[in-house]
Amino acid sequence: MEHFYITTPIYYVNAKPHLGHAYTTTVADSLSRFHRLMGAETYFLTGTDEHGDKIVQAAESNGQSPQEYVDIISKLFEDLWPNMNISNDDFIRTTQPRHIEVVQDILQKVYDSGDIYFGEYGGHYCFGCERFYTEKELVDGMCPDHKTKPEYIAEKNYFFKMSKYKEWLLDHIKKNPDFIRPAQYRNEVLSLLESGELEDLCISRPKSRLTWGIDLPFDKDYVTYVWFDALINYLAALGYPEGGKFKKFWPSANHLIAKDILKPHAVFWPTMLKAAGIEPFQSLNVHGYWLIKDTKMSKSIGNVVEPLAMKDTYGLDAFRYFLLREMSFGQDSSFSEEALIGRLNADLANDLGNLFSRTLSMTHKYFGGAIPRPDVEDIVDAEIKKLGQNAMKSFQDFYSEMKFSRGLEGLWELVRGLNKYIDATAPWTLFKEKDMDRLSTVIYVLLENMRKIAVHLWPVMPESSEKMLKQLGINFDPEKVNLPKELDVWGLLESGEIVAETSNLFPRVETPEPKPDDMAAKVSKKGKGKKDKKQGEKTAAENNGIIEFEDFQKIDMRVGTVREVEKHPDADRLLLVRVDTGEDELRQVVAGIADFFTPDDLIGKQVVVVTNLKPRKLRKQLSQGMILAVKSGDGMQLLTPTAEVDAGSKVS
Ligand code: ME8
Repeated sequence: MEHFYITTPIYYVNAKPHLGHAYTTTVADSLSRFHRLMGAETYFLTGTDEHGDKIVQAAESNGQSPQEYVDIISKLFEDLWPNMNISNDDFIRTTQPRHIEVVQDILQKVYDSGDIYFGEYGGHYCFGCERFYTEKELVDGMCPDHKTKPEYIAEKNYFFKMSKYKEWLLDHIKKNPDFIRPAQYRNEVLSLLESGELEDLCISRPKSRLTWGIDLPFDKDYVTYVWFDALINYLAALGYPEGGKFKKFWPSANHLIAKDILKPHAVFWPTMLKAAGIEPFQSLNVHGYWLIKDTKMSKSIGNVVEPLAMKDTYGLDAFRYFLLREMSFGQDSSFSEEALIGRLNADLANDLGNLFSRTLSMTHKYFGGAIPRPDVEDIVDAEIKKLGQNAMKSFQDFYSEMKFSRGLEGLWELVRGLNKYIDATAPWTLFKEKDMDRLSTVIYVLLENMRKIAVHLWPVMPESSEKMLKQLGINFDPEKVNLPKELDVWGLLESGEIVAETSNLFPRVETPEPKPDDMAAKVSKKGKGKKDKKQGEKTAAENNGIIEFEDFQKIDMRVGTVREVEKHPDADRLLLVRVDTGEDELRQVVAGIADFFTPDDLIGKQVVVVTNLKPRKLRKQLSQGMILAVKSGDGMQLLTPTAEVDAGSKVS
């Protein structure tokens, strides 16, 4: 049997858990569930990192002893996870005796083998990161992460001969393409190693400066450097060296982190393992940051999103779906409630929710709720089965490669395909024409595919997946599911079973009024803004995201040349862009692009402008249209023709 060991970082207990922690832990949970359904025996570890200067400072400012303080905050993390349906098998704390024992055991082993020495060192120490920085690593003399000036500290300490393992590490990374992934982080580590000497690692702190740590087994006047202590949690939880779990799971160890802690995991950790005579982990999986309005969300900046507040407002599964669907693993991603609502309404309420409610209600209307027996097969049935196979294969392949967003995109091909299948087969007409044989097949094809979708969604939205299956008359048991087999198996739904009558899985949420910053149309984001629709008229989202050609024709888009730009007098993020769109006068557009472009960047550029948007005032300035732009990573790109065209040319 295959094994899969997945870990999250153990989080510092200097502040409450936030969206960033919830994201990594949700990804780990989703992976653990996914590999379970793929047939592996899984082990999922999370926990808290409780030693070091940062924790002492946080405890002091709270008027508590370090132990009192870490007990309280660690509990906040431990209690949060069940509330988010996180299925971790273990929760490790670095203050637990089981962890301390293993740290001391490894330190002693590495010391005995001659890879730890005593020496003097002076370096730039960032208290936020709890690590020394070399001159080269600082940006304008500041810590690259915290943007604060590190303190120069010189003292006698113990050092780990990390430099000795540089060539081995380079070779290992080169020979194992998945050792660090995605590739951009692998390349970052390779260039870091190739660009210069790898320094030795200071692994102790004198007790005269810090007592809150694990004693070095060979010198009681020192405690262990918090990173050397923390990384070992991944072994301690498996009962290293003798524990059965260690033998079973260590070879399949997959670590999950964000890019902030790449170096400790990609450089310190494998060399520590090598020095201790332990096989390297299988794979380090690195994701980007969640940003709030283009700034990293972090407890030190104070712009944090609370996961439980999101759960309470939008439902846990919608939140989990959003996290997994919105972020391209490895890249930064912006968090906003509007984007969450967009996904909730379009993908969940509309695509998935509608598929369930329409099909269940038709099963009741036409068959009294009993799953019909398929009878007359048509070419469209074979086509949708093939589409389903491809969609599930794509989900499984992308998920195995940590590409969650693309996996879900793949699965949604089937969700949307089934909605189209309903429209194409028109069950209501078959019923009117009393073609019950054909109608039986259509409904069965829908229900069986819905079962397959629900099973695949268990790693993403466990509670909703179980609800969907219950609506189809199935009590979900993960032990009985095998995703690879789902690609070929057909007909597991039993005819005659009764399905639920209604399925209100994901109620729609009203979209808040767009803010002025959104005036530059972010064409990469769907489902934003309140729809201007007449009573009874379907919105694009309600119609599977499809609009009529006539609707598209209503939008007048022109290429314009930017002639004048100035800053909005009352809003930092807005620019007043005056564009020549081939009319008598320049057209002024108020665009939320000031964070990305200076007026000089824009003058003379050709842009695409929606010209027949109702004019409105934004912070007292008239805006006559919208400039099309795409947000990409940290930046923004304007849509522009590949060669210059006459101002006012129509975009069609
Ligand atoms: O670094 N976006 O703990 P930590 C995405 N104790 N993920 C984020 C994030 C954001 N804006 N902010 C935090 C530590 N994270 C050490 C780890 S492991 C042996 C020791 C997540 O509490 C992400 O997983 O600062 C990141 O790597 C981690 O929280 C850092 O957590």
